[in-house]
Amino acid sequence: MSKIKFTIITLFPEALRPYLNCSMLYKAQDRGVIAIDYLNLRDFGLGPHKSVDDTPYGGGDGMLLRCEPVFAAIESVKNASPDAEVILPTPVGITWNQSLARQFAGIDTPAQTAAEVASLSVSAGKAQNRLEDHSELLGRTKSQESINTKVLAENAQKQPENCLERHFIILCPHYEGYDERILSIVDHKISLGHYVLTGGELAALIIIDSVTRLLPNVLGGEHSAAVESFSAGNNLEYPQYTKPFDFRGQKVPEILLSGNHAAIAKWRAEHSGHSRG
Ligand code: 6GU
Repeated sequence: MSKIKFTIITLFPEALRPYLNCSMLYKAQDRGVIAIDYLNLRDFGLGPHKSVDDTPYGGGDGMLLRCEPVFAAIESVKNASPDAEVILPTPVGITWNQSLARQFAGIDTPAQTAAEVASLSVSAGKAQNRLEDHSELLGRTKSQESINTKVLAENAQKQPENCLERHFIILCPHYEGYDERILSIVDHKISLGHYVLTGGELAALIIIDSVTRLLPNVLGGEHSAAVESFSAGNNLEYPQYTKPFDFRGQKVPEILLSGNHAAIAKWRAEHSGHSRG
């Protein structure tokens, strides 16, 4: 059984626990499919005030996450788990998607992963144009984004064929940014999309949720990861209905009551993904 451990390094563990201790993510932990550890970055802070940030060299607004607390926190995890991979949620990372979730869940074969990374590298080139405005907003350069793509590609090749146990350290940055040297211990820079959040906690939740639901013994029956792999993770869903048949005049399409499975499959294919909302 595959098992993934997530260590979340954050200043706000109390913001994460309530969500992760509910529903499917609770069950996944209860069943031993995933394990989640919380590490409070404040515990690694400097001086009597346990400071974790400071002003930028060269001037400018805001405070940056310092290297020392971040390295100390990550090294404390890596001492016991040297192969743990560090994820940094950041608006200038690679945009998270279902293919990456499958890769992190250890579902795709290395060949599939390599193909995905190759196509990512191509699309990353295109995406860079789109990211440009955003990066400038954040004062970062194009070359930094291609480094991120390269790190992902290299790391994908390093991954073992059969991932029985993987360990991800998710470092949640806060405040206005981080010292660039922190990137030297980061394996994956992940963004949720083209907008800026106050911290990495929401990304940590999204990454953990989307990876965990792909693992065996988390969801049941028809929603298993095996079924998803059939649809290559792109099963943008078709419209679905349950009882009642007629809700305030809105009726369920008759074909779904026909019992004609071929016709239903065709209808669902025709109504999948792009034709919605
Ligand atoms: Cl992962 N972090 C932050 N702070 N902002 C974001 C993001 C991540 N993804 C999009 N915007």
